[in-house]
Amino acid sequence: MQYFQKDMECMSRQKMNALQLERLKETVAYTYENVPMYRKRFDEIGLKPSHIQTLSDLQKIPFTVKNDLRDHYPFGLFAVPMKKIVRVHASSGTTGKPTVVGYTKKDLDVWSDLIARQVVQAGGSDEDVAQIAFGYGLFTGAFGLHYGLEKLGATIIPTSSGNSEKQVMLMKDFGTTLLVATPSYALHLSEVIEEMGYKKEDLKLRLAMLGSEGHTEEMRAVLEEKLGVLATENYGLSEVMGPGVAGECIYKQGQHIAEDCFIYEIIDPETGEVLPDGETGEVVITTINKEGIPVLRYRTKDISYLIDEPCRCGRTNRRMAKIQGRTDDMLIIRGVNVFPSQIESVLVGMDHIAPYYQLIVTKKGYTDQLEVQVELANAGLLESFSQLEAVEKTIRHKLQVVLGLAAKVKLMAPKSIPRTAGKAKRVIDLR
Ligand code: DLL
Repeated sequence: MQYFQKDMECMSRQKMNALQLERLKETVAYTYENVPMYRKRFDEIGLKPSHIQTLSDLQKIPFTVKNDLRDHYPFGLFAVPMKKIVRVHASSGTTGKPTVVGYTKKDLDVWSDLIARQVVQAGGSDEDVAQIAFGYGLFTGAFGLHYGLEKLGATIIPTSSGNSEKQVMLMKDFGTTLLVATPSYALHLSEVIEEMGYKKEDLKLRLAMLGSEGHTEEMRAVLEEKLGVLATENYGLSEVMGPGVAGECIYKQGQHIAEDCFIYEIIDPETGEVLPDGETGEVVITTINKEGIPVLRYRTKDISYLIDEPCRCGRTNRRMAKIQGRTDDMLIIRGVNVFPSQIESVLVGMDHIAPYYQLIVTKKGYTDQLEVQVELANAGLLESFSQLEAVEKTIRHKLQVVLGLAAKVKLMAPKSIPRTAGKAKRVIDLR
């Protein structure tokens, strides 16, 4: 097994706790000194940095939320003068002002180390030819992966996202071995590869590092099969750094958290109470190794649980299970909670169905309606009414079992659902 920074990846629990505590105390004092919002919040409740003496004292600190970054737009939560900020990124949110984050030289150095760890744990190395099909720009995905892969010594092809036929041409001509993309874009690329008449054997792809949005195990199986790769899941968010926060190793049993840089808590999203390892709730992250914009107890809105068991790869850091969804993209349909990922797990891999879908939510009178639009794999089926009806019925039945809810199913012609180069927009809520 290869490691990039074995000391940090395989540290004993006791040492890691000590390191986390030391860095937490430093971060809290530093944040209190340098960011007026935190100082004000601490002062309001009579909390002093010196009150943080154990890891569980973290719970005394108030939460930080996305709106705090918006309210201090653009640079109000930076802890250093702009002269020390060497790069700025912003969230990929589409509404309102973006949330802006800044990195010092040291932050960029730490960031690329964390990415290099993720590449190595996924089985990547300096021998890889890595095509980065995340959008370069304010989004943290492309630049984050770029500098980590560069630090490792891989060959980078910075194609950015979009222009899919050219992506595939370069993938073939340059011998890409490692694809970096969102799962939905990787899926679309697999389709373009087929459309251009190539088979996976014509390409040298062996590894896909996917992230920035979730995908189910069913979707992973489709991607691994279509692209002929091992696909790992990678998690992060711009407010705490970008990619690099957590990622899977080759055993794909949850995402190893870079615990020397981030303290994770799982809370009950309703009450804010901290939950024990293994219980599902909202992920809250505190950065303990950042200069530009440290964040204390940032509420991510992402829902998951922590796994604290040894991993076959030898890494000792705790892992985060697959994100189930976000507290703000959970649909409530006629009083039933539905995550889009539950629907994906039903649809993907079914006979006659292609892995492209969209959920349309409307209201008829006072009643919520869920329509699941899903593409047929083969247009030929459109001519057989009885077969269409059978497929529709099977999907309706499976959805009813998994969701406990009746949904309308609309079978769509192949390639009729829009493809995206970044994060897919799968829910259209018209209520
Ligand atoms: O998406 C950072 C990133 C880039 C991570 C590339 C991994 C790879 P944002 O644009 O700020 O940052 O979006 C962060 O995306 O709160 C999650 O809701 C979602 N997300 C990111 N990774 C995953 C994942 C980047 N592996 C938001 N599974 C997060 C599920 C994910 N959701």
